[in-house]
Amino acid sequence: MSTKLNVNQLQDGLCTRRFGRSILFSREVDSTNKWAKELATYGASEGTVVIAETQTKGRGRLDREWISPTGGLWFSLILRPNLSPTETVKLTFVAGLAVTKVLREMFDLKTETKWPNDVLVNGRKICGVLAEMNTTGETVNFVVVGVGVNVNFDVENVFPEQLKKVATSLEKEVGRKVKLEKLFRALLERLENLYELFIKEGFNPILEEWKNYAGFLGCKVEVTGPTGKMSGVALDVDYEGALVLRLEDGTVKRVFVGDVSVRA
Ligand code: BT5
Repeated sequence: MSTKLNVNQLQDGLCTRRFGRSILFSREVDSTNKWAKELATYGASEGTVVIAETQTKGRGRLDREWISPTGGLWFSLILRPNLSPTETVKLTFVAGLAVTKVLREMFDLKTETKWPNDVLVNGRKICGVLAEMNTTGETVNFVVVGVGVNVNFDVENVFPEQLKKVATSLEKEVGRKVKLEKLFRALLERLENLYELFIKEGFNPILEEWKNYAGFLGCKVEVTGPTGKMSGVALDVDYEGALVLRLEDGTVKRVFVGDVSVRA
């Protein structure tokens, strides 16, 4: 099976109302999020998707590098929700949940959600989400939700040493190559579904389901945040999307930004 994206098949049988009705494709781009933000500032409508076969400067949170070889699914979705910035932050969970569910349904994988923006298989990262918003005061002008899924490549061949132990791909977990276009359509459909649920019913139904898949809850974790490292037990993720941590001295802390690693 070709690892190249077949652009003509991206919309074949796509069952969405708005998501992916307009798709822009490039073989190679610096970052689909950057591209989508530019388009959004020029007025691109809600549901517009940009997708690339490879990214030369794919980005994670805090401007970290996101490695994006051919064979992965690297796309960004433009949204214009009528929400406050605090509510908009929760779109990261909507996207993470969509990927978790689709990979479970299509490939029978035991995917897990990890706070705040990861999807794991067998404890290794298979997907990352980067939601970025543009605001004027309390008004959200647009949001770009970037989704990166490691699909048709062998992490052993393409990733640097330090990532081989912590990342995985669908090819590795399923043992074969999968149709990128089919996965893309399933993701868009689920994203639209869950986005509409979020807009209609709020964060609670999303969060409850997201927590069902959160393997780190109840575990001893180390959280690296802007002010350093903290250790404790991950008790919960609350209504604002904050990680609730019981520190070793017994105090309970809410964490809004950071990276979690589960300790053995
Ligand atoms: C993320 O950041 O996980 C968000 C990744 C979002 C990527 C998508 S691809 C389409 C769109 N366009 C973009 O430019 N970005 C979005 P964060 O939680 O900060 O994780 C970043 C860390 O994950 C890096 O520092 C590496 O340790 C690791 N990493 C880098 N590339 C990876 C990969 N392909 N798979 C798994 N882990 C990776």
